[in-house]
Parts: sequence; C-alpha cells; structure tokens
Amino acid sequence: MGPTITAFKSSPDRGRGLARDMRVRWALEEVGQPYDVRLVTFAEMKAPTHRALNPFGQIPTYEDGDLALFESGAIVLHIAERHSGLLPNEAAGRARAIAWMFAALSTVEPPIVERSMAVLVERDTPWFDARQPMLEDRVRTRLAELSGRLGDADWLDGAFSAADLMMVTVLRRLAGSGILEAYPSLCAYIARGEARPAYQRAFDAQLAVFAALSPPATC
Ligand code: GTB
Repeated sequence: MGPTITAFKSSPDRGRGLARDMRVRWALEEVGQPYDVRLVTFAEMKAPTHRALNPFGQIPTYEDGDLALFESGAIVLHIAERHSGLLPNEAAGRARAIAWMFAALSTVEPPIVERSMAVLVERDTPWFDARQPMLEDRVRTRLAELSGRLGDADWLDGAFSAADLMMVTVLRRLAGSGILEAYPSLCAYIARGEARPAYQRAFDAQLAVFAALSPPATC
C-alpha cells in the first residue's frame, strides 16, 4: 500500500495547484509512487484526529505505514530520499540540492507569502497602500537574486531535482500578481517545471477534486 496524503476538500485556489499538497503530489508523481488522498474540510483540519498528524492543523500530511509526517518540505525530502530521481546520487550535489530546497522554503517563500497574505487579509486596512510596495520590493529583491543565479540554466544546479520542484511551486504563488513578468528567465523556469508530465498529472489530480465539487451546469 502506498502513502496517504491530505489535501483540502475545497481548495480556496479552485484547483490551480497553489495549495501545498501540490508539491507533494508532484514529488510522488516524479518518482512513480502511487498514493491516496484524504480530503479534509477546514473543521476536520482543526480536529484532534488531524492535529495528531499536524499539530498546526494544516495540510498536507503524509502517512506511510508507521510514519506520519507534516511540513511539505520534510515530506518532499523524505520522498526524494526514498526514491531515485529527485536528488543527485553524489554527496555534494545532493547537499546543494537540499540547500536549495531550504532556500525555496525559508528565503524565497516567506516574502511571497507575506505579500499574498496582505492582499488577502489587509486590503481594507489603512496601512495597506503604504505597506504593499515595500512587500513587493522584498519579493522583487529575491526574484532578482534568484534569476541572477539561475542565469541561462534550465535548473538550479544541474539536472532537475527536488530543489526545482520546490522552487517552482513557491514561485507559482506569484501567478496573477504581475510581478513575475519582469523576470523572463523565471517565467521560463516555471514553464519548464509545469511542462513536466509528472507536474501535469499532479495538477490534473488536484484540479479533479475541485471539478468534482462543482460539476458543469446542465440544462
Ligand atoms: N509550512 C507548512 C508546509 O509547508 O506544509 C505550511 C502548510 C500550510 O500553510 N497549509 C495550508 C493550510 O493548511 C494550505 S497550503 N491552511 C489552513 C490553515 O492554516 O488553517 C497554503 C495555501 C492555501 C491556499 C492557497 N490558495 O488558495 O491560493 C495557497 C496556499
């Protein structure tokens, strides 16, 4: 039996692959590991049964036999370490790929999330207009640094790895913000990630959850 992950029963992104189960689904698809999904409502996420898996009452979680994990980064790293294809075999390259995974999660993602959370929950506050340019500048700083390092390369450090999977999912959170367009190499980088068959299978699977919620109207 394969692992079971959790995902939103009704994702606020309407199946656009922005919730963090997407990166776990993508990793599982890349390594060819079939998996089950348990869909949870917001109320279920905050109930003791789910909090036993994730003390913060969030998705995604991962269960495989006796092992239960939370934190999308830890889950993707676990998958990448158990299967071939997502981390280099050579020790130094593997360590660098893991460093890039941390960079995606702890250096690039925080300003992106802070900006999008402000748009979501602070739009009507008196400080929104003054604060938003500063939050956007912080995002632009990271994007400029990242695109500077990526240069003309296809991926962050040699072949595609879990580092790229993580970074692409982090950058996708900027879709529709109008910020990414100033960094064509990052747009192309995201497009390369999205073109991978494993990405597309993962995307389709999470979109199907949303589609099942809202079947097309009939006459
Ligand atoms: N650090 C944790 C991880 O990486 O696993 C963060 C997990 C997390 O933020 N989970 C979110 C969650 O469960 C879902 S992904 N939120 C419910 C809660 O905290 O009560 C974040 C997310 C949600 C929705 C969109 N969207 O609609 O665009 C994008 C991202």
